[in-house]
Amino acid sequence: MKKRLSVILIAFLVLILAACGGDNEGSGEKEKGGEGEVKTIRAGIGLNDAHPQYKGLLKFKEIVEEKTNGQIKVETYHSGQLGDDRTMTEALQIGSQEVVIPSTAPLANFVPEFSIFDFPFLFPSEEVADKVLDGEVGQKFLDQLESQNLVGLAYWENGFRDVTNSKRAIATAADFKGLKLRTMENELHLEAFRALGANPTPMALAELFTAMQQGTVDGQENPYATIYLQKFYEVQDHVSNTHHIYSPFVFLMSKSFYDGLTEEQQTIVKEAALESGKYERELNREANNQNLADLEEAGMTFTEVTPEARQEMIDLVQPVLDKYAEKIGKEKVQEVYDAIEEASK
Ligand code: TK8
Repeated sequence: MKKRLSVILIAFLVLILAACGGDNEGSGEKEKGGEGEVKTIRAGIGLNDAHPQYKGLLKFKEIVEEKTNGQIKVETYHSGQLGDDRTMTEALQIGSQEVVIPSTAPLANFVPEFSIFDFPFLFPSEEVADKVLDGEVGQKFLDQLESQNLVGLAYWENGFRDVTNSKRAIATAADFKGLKLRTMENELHLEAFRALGANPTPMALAELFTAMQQGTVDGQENPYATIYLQKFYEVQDHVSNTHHIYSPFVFLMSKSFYDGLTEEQQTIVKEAALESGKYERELNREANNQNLADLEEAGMTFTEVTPEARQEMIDLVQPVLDKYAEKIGKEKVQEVYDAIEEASK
């Protein structure tokens, strides 16, 4: 009996050791690098999982994991779980996160030239924006990100931004007077809304719903899809088609992570960011075309801004644009205007 017990014990011990040795060996090998290494991308966004931006990110995950046969794994985080656009971009710079897809507005805090893409009333349509951003000019701006330890892989779409608030209908510039408006963390946005007569406050997206609920701010501005899918209609009464800024997203990767990829893997993540970006834009346009009706259905009052009223807004913010054109460099700004003119033909 005793002998049998010791045999079973020894067999059991061997099993345990084998299991430990095998895994470690495997994972050790993976951990230590070489072909077998599995690399993990932690990808975070600010919007929730109902938004086309998250659907696009899941598409990116699908393509990358498939094309690398699982050699690159993508973990996806939505609703600001990893932080906001600015703090996540900083995380990429120090290598504690691998992917974020911020709006260009907060990105201008890292590369000021990106403010050009947030010039109010710059892009006449999504199609023209696509041509300029996916073209030579757009690439030139992405190239500037490397100096900030960031790699820009593609432009995705946030969309044309429209103003909402809980105080009054906004039909003309005069209606902005004294309105406490939340903006993204971007100096140009703040100055443009001040020029319209509003009282703007920069704030991270994650704080916005509560700030509107508690009346810390009266309103905000985002594309219809974001207003609807983030449920802002629960704390806002009025929406106007100001369409005052076309907001691109930029698909960013940490430079240290990107440089650590093989050439083949770099091609795969680049192409995946482009392909899933096209998919995201399609979904986003469908959502933005549908969600205004959903906002009215949910009880919001829609106010049409006439071309004359919009022109008045354009004139009021022009001095701010002139100031930023000086700051960023008139040549760079002119290059973007020329590309827009060309793309509008
Ligand atoms: C999401 C933001 C958001 C933007 C904002 O991370 O903050 O209002 O429109 O989409 O980038």
